[in-house]
Amino acid sequence: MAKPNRSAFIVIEGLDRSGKSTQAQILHERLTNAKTPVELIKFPDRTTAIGKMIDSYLRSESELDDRAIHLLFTANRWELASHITTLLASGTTVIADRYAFSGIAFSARKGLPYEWCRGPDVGLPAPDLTLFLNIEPAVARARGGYGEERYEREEVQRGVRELFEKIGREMQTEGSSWVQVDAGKGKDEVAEDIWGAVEPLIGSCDSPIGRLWDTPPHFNSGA
Ligand code: DGP
Repeated sequence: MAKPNRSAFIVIEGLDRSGKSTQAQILHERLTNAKTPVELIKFPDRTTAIGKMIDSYLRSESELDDRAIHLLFTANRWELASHITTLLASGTTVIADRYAFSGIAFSARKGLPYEWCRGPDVGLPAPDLTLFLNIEPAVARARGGYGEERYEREEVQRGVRELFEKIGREMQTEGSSWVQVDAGKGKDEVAEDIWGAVEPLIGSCDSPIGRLWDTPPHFNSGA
């Protein structure tokens, strides 16, 4: 069997209040307890200069053009891209709490063209596994309610969910590993479902790190 030459990149996606951050933490602890080097990265990373602009926008303390904020979210992922590949190459498993799929779902929900939304994220490190924590927006809202942030409204989350489902179908068609998890279940059950999908990946990634949606360009050869 080929020797694993890198570790796994795992993305957790979902609606607001789907339990995503809790599950990312649980997974992080579980891997740490299993003596697997692991780093949890949260997007948006609100600590960087770009992240601070995003944070201000999400709190409605500033207004930005829809395309401008979209590109900031993407830039926030790109500023960590080489860190992610370095970690993976050095044998540290990476868990990302949100990634490019949130970028498309939340921006396309505003009416920006789907393909335009995807463009700036093409070429980011590709996850080996994306776990989509699926939940009814009404159930998510009932979980202690939404906070004060910009997108935390049920009708927004409904549209975002449809877009996540579209992205998931496309990812599966492309052969990417996109796993839908029923996030309406109890916390421990969800954690078990996640572990069931993650465990086989640990220590078994022997292909080079992929690039998201990076297909060779189609040149018109004129033939
Ligand atoms: P969180 O910190 O996970 O609660 O995310 C903050 C909010 O930002 C949440 O409502 C989802 C949204 N969001 C996350 N990533 C992106 C992105 O790339 N683009 C847009 N437009 N929104 C995003």
